[in-house]
Amino acid sequence: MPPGHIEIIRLPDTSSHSIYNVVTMNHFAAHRTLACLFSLAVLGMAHAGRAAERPNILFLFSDDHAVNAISAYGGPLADVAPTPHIDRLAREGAVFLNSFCANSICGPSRATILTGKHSHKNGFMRNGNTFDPSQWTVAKALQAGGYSTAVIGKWHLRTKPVGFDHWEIFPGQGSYYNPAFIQMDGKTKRFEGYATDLTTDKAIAWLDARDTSKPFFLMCQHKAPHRTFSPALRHLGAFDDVEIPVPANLFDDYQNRSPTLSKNEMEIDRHFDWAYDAKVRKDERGDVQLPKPDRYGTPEYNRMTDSQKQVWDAYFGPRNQKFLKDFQAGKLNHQDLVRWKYRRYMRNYLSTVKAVDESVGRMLKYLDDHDLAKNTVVIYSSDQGFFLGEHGWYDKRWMFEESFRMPFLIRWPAVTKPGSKPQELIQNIDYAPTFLEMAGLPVPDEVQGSSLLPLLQGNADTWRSSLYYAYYELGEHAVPQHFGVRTSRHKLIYFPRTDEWNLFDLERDPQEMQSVHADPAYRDTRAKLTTEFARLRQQFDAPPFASRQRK
Ligand code: SGN
Ligand code: CA
Repeated sequence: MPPGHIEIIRLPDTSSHSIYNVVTMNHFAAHRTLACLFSLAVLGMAHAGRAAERPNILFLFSDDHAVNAISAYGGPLADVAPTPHIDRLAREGAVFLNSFCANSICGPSRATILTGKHSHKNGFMRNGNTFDPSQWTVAKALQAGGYSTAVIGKWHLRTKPVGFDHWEIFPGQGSYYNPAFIQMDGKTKRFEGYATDLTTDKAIAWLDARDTSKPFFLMCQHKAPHRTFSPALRHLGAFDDVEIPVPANLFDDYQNRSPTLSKNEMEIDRHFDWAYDAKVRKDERGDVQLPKPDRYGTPEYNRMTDSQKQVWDAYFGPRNQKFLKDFQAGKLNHQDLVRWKYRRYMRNYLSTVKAVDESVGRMLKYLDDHDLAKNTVVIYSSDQGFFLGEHGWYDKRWMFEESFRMPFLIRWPAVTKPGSKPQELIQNIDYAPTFLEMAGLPVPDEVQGSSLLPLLQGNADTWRSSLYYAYYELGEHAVPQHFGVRTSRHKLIYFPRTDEWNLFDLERDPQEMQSVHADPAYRDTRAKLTTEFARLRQQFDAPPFASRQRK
């Protein structure tokens, strides 16, 4: 095959997949020893019957799924979020209401999950960094500890996965339509279909083919609902008749906080691209001139087969023509135009969520049908949050609530009380130690997070009262480096490059519209948070603030 040529192949029948795993004596021996140790540990955990079996861990993960777009979180979009299967995890398990990331961007979040460490310790501080595969990871530990391990879908860490018996990952960000997957032999193959469905098919194929003598750890990691918010063709129009609430701060003026905010490049108004994001292609516009921005093309549309394009055009074509006619007739003022783009954005975003939720449904059904539900811990999470029009934004990065929050729902039958809603502050540094403790494996000292098991069992005597945050990039979307601390009520954010501080009282100002950093009424709170910020930086061994911003 010539270089660069991609062969499109259809996914084989899942039942015909080969066995990927080789059981080594070492793994087997380690498994036996650890299973013994673990059975002693779990006896005290009110497990009955098959208590000695270590649980499987099914990690269902998506990209940029905001908690506001999950019904179980009860946010402003709870009535329209298409998440019945994710909500099932909340009903049958726990939904962590105060779950956060350490650095609100893709690669860093994934590196933190694998290592249980903040970005400055695992070395992956910005997208575009290269993950050091020689370092300790939870996947390596679970694999060495007797688990069958696999990762399917978005990886985004540049170096190939280590610690996994099987992997099949998107190159970089991956694509929605007819996506390519990198195979373990290094070759890239393109598959016909929709990324979310294909990722699920491949995860199920691996489950079918896995070594059933071991417990499994499977990371099923979707591209959706990441930009460019491209739905499965069967879901086009799914939200046409739904009234999507508009956030109160869609037209934020960025006053009363750092001047840095107004320099952002992630506004639905000023930066949402007409063809790329809003799906109004140039060749559809006739002589209608749309205002800026209009910089990008339509790479996802270009990937489709002719018959797929027909379905797309049948949906978007007439709607775009109506919009262009109204625009040309001057029927939309500036704010109407922003609201039109917001609705277009949200309909597409929620449609991509619908396919992710269907995937969760398929995975849960697989567990039910194969008698695996009881002894499988199922987690649903996403690499960070996302702005759904709040502050006028799409994208993430800021330490503001919508992008700082990370979904975390978990079902572990016989351990976690159904319908529980833990309030404690948790972070993605906690996932690795949690998985290790579930597997009865020791947590290395270098791990910075804490196991969530006491919270899952409902018997945490003490828990952290603050979280540390660090964001290092300054590139796409123009969000500069910033650092901060959050407690249950307050948040302090520091921008070192411009030496700007913000303090938010989240109880009085949940939308973070006004910094009270200079307000004398908050002098004591400010002093306490400033001290706590320094304490956390010391605890996590954070490097000094760089005087110059790196890209
Ligand atoms: C891409 C997107 C950005 C997004 C980053 C990071 N642009 O660069 O909008 O902020 O990814 O996202 S796109 O034109 O490629 O869609 S992340 O989830 O990978 O961190
Ligand atoms: Ca992401």
